[in-house]
Amino acid sequence: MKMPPELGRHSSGFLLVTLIGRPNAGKSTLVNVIAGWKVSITSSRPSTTRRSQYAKKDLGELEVVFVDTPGMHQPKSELGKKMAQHTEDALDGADVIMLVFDASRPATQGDRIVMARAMKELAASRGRSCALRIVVNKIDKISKAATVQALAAYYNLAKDTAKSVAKGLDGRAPQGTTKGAADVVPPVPRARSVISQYDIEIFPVSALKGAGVTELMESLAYSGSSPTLQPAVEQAPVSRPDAIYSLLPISQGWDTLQSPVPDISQEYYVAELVREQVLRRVADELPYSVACRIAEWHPPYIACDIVVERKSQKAIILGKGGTRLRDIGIGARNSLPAGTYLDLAVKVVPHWQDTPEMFEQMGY
Ligand SMILES: Nc1nc2c(ncn2[C@@H]2O[C@H](COP(=O)(O)OP(=O)(O)OP(=O)(O)O)[C@@H](O)[C@H]2O)c(=O)[nH]1
Ligand SMILES: [Mg+2]
Repeated sequence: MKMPPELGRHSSGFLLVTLIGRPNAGKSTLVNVIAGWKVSITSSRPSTTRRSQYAKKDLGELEVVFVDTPGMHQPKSELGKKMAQHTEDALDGADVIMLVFDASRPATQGDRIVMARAMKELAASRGRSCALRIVVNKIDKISKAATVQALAAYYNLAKDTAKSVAKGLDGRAPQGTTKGAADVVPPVPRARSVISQYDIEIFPVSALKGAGVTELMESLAYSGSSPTLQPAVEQAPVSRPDAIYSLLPISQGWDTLQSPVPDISQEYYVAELVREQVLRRVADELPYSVACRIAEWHPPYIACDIVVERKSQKAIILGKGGTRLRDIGIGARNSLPAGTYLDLAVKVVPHWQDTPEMFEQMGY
């Protein structure tokens, strides 16, 4: 995975933790609570996160970089394909995959696909020892008994998936002796015992309330010190500007902020804050069609375009007499330094989601 240089491996006690899961499972909420600041915007709309976002956290001696990723879904646009690519890139080289499920609703086929993707990564990583942490999230929405049931269900799903992935990888049934693929793919452990061969743990969590997060972090610290998870030692020490960490949240005032880092520029972050306010105020399919981009950047003066795909959508964003747009502006300004002048405009750009030059310019 291409990581911003600021976040490279700096010591032997370094872990790259990639969060994956279905849209809306609570990945971004979890990363934010772990980091202690708003790394990614969140919303009740699926597919809120559109690119990978990084957060660094020291856990004792261990340096951990958490990567929030777009939710895994069947892409319906070029943007959707790019989002899926971001997630795939973030899986590449992960020391720990943190698989987030929404326990407040039954597991779906989509959840099974995500589990299979994680297991394949685990199986393929033999030798570099990738660990899996399964997060059964949103337990504040369900009873204790339902939480226990969900933990058992996801553990069984992990076990069954591990078996079928092992079978698929070595091309033979768990106890079979079929020749062929086994010659080209390194042998995997016997499928029955596959799950016990891996470093897998499962945690009940409420990212929203912060419950279970400490235990989850403790399990990472343990992985980092375990000999099977010793990451590569960086040969040359890399200087570490702390820009990304002090950059956000934007609270101290524009003049005290550091220069943008390549990963999350201030511009992108502010555009995201505006998009978050839009997502809070519109319903149905509209969130997929909304993007935000900075049109002028002279803090404290900032002009931001809210981009939609159709004229009818523009009318929705504006609201009656422009009231919705005004509320979006008020909401976004609340997260920005006092004195920020945020100039919002709504622009119609048909098919931006299927125009890579366009959405790549927006930072997705
Ligand atoms: N009740 C409850 N709600 C949660 C919890 N975690 C997240 N949510 C809510 O679930 C919704 C989705 O959360 P996000 O963090 O944006 O989910 P995500 O997995 O990042 O979603 P995408 O970016 O779309 O893939 C938001 O409305 C969150 O407030 C939780 O532990 N409990
Ligand atoms: Mg997200």
